[in-house]
Amino acid sequence: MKFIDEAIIEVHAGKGGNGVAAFRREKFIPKGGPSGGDGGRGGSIFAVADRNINTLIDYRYARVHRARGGEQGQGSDRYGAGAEDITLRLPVGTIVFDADTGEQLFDLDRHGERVLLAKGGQGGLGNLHFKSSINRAPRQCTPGEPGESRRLRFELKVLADVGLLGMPNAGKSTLVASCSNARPKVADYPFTTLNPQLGVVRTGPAKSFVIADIPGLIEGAAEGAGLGHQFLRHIQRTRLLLHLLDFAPMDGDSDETTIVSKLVRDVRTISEELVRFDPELLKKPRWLILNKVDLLPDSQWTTRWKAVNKSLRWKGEVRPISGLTQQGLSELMHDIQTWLDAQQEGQIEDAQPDVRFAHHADQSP
Ligand SMILES: Nc1nc2c(ncn2[C@@H]2O[C@H](COP(=O)(O)OP(=O)(O)OP(=O)(O)O)[C@@H](O)[C@H]2O)c(=O)[nH]1
Ligand SMILES: [Mg+2]
Repeated sequence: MKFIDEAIIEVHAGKGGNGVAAFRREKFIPKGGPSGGDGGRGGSIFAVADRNINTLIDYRYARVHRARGGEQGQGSDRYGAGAEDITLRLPVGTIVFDADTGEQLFDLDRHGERVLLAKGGQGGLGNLHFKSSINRAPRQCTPGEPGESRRLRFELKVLADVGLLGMPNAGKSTLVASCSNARPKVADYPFTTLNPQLGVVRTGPAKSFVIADIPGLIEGAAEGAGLGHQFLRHIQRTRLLLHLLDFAPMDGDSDETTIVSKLVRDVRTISEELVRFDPELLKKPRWLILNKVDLLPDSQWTTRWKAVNKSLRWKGEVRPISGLTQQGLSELMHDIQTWLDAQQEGQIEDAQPDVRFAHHADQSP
């Protein structure tokens, strides 16, 4: 499934500092020579491809990136200091376009690849550069050059990191709408979702992942029941599956034993359909998400889960949440992020921290 993540930003490199005209003024030296220093270089803006960044979502929040100007030169031969450069960390695979002309500028397809997005202005020259045998007291100096400014468009083809799985009405779309920027349709009838949809979940600065909402699966999907099972291919390449279970099915007069056996059956049905589509899918890490716990009193879900798990013997992670009231949701998303991050390794050593995030502890070099 093609999903294009996109962001348009502005980059403004810093202006060079001005050079100055000054003369040596010392005791007993009545006419000192020129001593005006050069201005410092303006900060440039670079981009570096970093495999630890998954999406472009941060660049939809922070659209304008400005580097500082260089310092002015000063008297007594002192040069102005250069300004610090800024490095924007982008996901590997990002293509950079000039947003105004549409021209493709860079294709960052390698971890660690570093490119110049906007060059800082050169500092101006101080008058000490203009001294010559015929002009020993030059008053010339030049201003700093302006930094480059550009509007850029980033484009990234993304695949889902996390895939949702479950029966119709389990609350998959509600969950995706609560935790990501996607707005899938939600309704209280089965098969509301007809096509998979991807959303970006942002868990912190420079931290995000992509989640895929897919249609509900039912028993016999392999034979074409419901919407069939072909859409399972969209979660074949994900790294983690979230298996959503409606843990508070509303069967008015059912007793607890009936509900418990229905829940056990629901989980098994999905596992069986997974195997029938592709046995490899069953080996993929899968977390069981007990959804809609807002409908149950606090202690009931634990008791119910104990009963369900007597038969189910679930070995992996289990989380009670409510996609609707968002109970347990942000913890779950952070745990998923941590889990995904743990699978990736190799930070870029030479990348400077992005100044926008420099105050965040997790961005310290
Ligand atoms: N109380 C409660 N209701 C929920 C929760 N999550 C979803 N619902 C309701 O359950 C119904 C189905 O939700 P959807 O998000 O459309 O479910 P789905 O799994 O995407 O369904 P399909 O797309 O048909 O497979 C809707 O009426 C939701 O409002 C929840 O956490 N608590
Ligand atoms: Mg849905």
